[in-house]
Amino acid sequence: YNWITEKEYSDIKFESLDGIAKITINRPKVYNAFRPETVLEMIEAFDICRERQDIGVVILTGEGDKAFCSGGDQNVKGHGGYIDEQGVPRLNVLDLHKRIRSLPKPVIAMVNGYAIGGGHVLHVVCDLTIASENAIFGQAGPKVGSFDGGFGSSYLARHVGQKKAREIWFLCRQYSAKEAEDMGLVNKVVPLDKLEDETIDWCRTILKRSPMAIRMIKRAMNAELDGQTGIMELAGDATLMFYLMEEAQEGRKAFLEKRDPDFKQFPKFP
Ligand code: 1HA
Repeated sequence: YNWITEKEYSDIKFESLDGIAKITINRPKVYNAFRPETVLEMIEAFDICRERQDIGVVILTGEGDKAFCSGGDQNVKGHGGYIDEQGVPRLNVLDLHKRIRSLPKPVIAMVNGYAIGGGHVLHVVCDLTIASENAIFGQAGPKVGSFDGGFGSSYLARHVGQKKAREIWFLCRQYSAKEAEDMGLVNKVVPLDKLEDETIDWCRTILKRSPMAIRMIKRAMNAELDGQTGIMELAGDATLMFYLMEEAQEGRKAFLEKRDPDFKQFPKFP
């Protein structure tokens, strides 16, 4: 595939191809573990994907054939979080989770190897997961002195059920791609050399669908779980659609023309 580089970064690759964006964690020496800078770069790339009207779907993956992401970089883990270049401890991957969730476009995790710890949570928060046969899934927190009680546990339990989610966290075992598929954690498993083909095929199908319908479905499915924030985001899209209607435009027109609005002309549906 002739991916076009969108922007150069130190820790990630950010590319696109015909409406598909691809964000690749590019730290293969540490199995694509993230440090605060990696997360900042991903946040910026996701923000660009949100703004870009020509992008309809985003792939998140890891460089190489060993790992999707092995979680927080243990080399920079200090007191209070992962230490950034200014010496500030951060857990900024949680901000990335919120970005992925509220992006009004589907995000597909293309899991090409280990998805462990905070790397596992990254695929959990994505809308869909396509994995290669060599992919390995699991949490590591309670083994290495951490835990993610946010989307990494409650949303994981929505995918696999409470018993399985507790097993995954309490025991910190590793699961094969097949086991992950059987528990509903993964949408599809394919051989590694077919992983990108399969993912692009899914992206191209999504790009044929109505972007507004997909946006509303993602928002509605989030809203059930995300409380007032979820309702706010769904309602924001309802407002967006209302603004596209003549009824909303009549209010604005009347204000600017300094007359009473004529809302009587609009139907009151059953
Ligand atoms: O829990 C959180 C958070 C919670 C709340 C809010 C924010 C959070 C943010 C992050 C996290 C976490 O991610 S905690 C969990 C952190 N991750 C881990 O504990 C996984 C560590 N890695 C492993 O268990 C294994 O490396 C592995 C199962 C993924 C692969 O094992 P394998 O095949 O035996 O390879 P290994 O030799 O261990 O790793 C290959 C290279 O990658 C090693 O480097 P080398 O000795 O060749 O120089 C290894 O050190 C490096 N590497 C792997 N994972 C990490 C890593 N280096 C730094 N950080 C890593 N996470």
